[in-house]
Amino acid sequence: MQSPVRTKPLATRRGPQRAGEGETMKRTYRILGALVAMGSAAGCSDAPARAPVEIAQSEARVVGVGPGGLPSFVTGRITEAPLPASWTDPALDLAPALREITPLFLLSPSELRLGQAWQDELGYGHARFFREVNGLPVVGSELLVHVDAEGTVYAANGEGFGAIGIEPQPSVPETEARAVALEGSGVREAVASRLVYVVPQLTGQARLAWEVQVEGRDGDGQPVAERVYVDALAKQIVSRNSRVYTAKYRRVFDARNNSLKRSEGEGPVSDAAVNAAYDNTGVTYDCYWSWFQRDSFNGSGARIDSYVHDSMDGNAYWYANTLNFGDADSQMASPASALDVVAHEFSHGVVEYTANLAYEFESGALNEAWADVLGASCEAYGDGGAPSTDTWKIGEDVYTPGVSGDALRYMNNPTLDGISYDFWPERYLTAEAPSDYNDMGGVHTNSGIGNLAYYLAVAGGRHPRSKTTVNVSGVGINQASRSFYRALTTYLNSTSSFQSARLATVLAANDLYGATVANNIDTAWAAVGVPPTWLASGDAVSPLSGNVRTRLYFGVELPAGSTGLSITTSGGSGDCDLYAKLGSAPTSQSFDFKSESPTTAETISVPSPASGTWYILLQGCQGCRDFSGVQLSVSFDEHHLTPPPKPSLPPPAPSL
Ligand SMILES: [Ca+2]
Ligand SMILES: [Ca+2]
Ligand SMILES: [Ca+2]
Ligand SMILES: [Zn+2]
Repeated sequence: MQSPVRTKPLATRRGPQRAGEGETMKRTYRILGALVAMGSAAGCSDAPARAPVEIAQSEARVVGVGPGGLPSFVTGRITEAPLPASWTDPALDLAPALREITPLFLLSPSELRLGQAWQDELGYGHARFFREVNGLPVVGSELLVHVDAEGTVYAANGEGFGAIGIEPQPSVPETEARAVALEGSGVREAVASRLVYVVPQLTGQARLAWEVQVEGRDGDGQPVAERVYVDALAKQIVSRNSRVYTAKYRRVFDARNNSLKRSEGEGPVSDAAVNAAYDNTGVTYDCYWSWFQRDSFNGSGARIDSYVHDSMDGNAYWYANTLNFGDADSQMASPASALDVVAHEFSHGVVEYTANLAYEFESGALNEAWADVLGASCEAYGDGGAPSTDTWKIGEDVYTPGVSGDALRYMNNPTLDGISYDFWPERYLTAEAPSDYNDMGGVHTNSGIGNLAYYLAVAGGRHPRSKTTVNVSGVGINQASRSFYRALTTYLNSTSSFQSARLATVLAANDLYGATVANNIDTAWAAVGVPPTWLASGDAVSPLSGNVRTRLYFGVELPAGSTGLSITTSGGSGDCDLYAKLGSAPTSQSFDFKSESPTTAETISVPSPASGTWYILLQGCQGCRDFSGVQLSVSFDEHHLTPPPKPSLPPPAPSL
């Protein structure tokens, strides 16, 4: 890859105009009250949505909690800000609002630097802030602020917060950290390094680390480009974040050099792979512009460079702002000739420029799922806009040319490929650090869970292997694709989990289309077993599973006068423990009540509970066995003698 094949310079906008686009959108509720009241139970028959309320008129409340036990999602009428249409200097415009928002996340406004600010098609304004402590960036820590067209700050979310008590004084020299990083990644060259704080998903505990950027090819000839984080006090790798997103790992053959073959507007050339990449990146660009009003992968018209005849035959990957395609091999025709493969790799670029989902564990699986979701959507766009059976197959046009009807992956029935998962309770789990040996924590296999949720959101129906009895009402590809796209660009962040993806897509759908569509998309996630966040009395969530890393948070609202709060886990196997706290998220160290038996049978009983928001933590026992098949149940007796209290903002959770 010495000189680029520049296939599509796109410096200016083109495609259909946006006029009138918003007129067809219905907004029944500005923000989804159903988020906090829906509580449909994963794995159970479809629970009816409870009456949604005008949450923008309600008080702010925490609706999501991150892995570190701190609030990760707050919705409601948080505060006011200047109308997004009037923003001229968003960092300045949002400064007063930020002073109100940051205490909810145990942050100080002085720690935040504005990354991006933008306005969407509804006239809402959004801003993404990055965090700095002691002058060092905190990797994986960002805050998103959302302002509706009337200037109400209606949501804020992010992860990787909490106090950082480590002085910025490394005891491991930079040169030693570089050596550790190179040894860990198997390449020769470290191109850059700097001192940062990082909050690894593995532990949720902030570390002082050297961030070492390594690039090259490893011993097998695979392209490597990643950021390796070496603990600056303990000289060990604490986190890795690959910047190479591959469709599938395959063999590597001889490399060859490329030269510029075809530029925008030029006619076809004699090389079929060049023409295929040119045509399919063109359709993908048009899809993003037409359906999502997005101008190229970076949202501002970046040139789309494709490299064909890459040495990874039978494969394709996104790398450093380029699309890369190998040639045909024994199993696969030329990957550049498949629109869904091209759109998948392009979509990795979109993910990188938006939520930037870290390529490990659940966030990595969401990265792969969103590449398939948006890639498949663009294939449907290219086929005239309506989904067909081929929409739900990935790579069917190039996979095994001698066999008809098969594909690399099956979004509507993910386990057909023999490796993917289709049910969150059965997802791939590992307590090990992410590596090539465990597919960075299952990013290419757990993605099937998100793929199936999307298929069901579009087409409706039930789980293909009857893992649940939930019957989804499909909303069609137009509303589903835009909801998933908006979730990616507006609400997801780099460490989002499947549980937060459920929340993000529901919030996005409600912004665009109102509560009915949002509820249907919520149900699609229930069908694949991704747990809800909010529970009501009588709700049971099952089956839940996890390992020592797993921390699942739930919330329940107790009206005044309620008695007999009971929170239990039961059934299944292994060992999980239960914690509950009024008003803020518990941890295993900070709680009002706990139950830590050596099994999955845990009970928390509070005969006379205080009213308000109770937060529940269900977590894997440290150093114990994994757990699976567990049911979480919540109940209390509600008395209607007194009017329900005005909900109030919970106090912030304890620091890490
Ligand atoms: Ca396809
Ligand atoms: Ca085939
Ligand atoms: Ca236990
Ligand atoms: Zn991929």
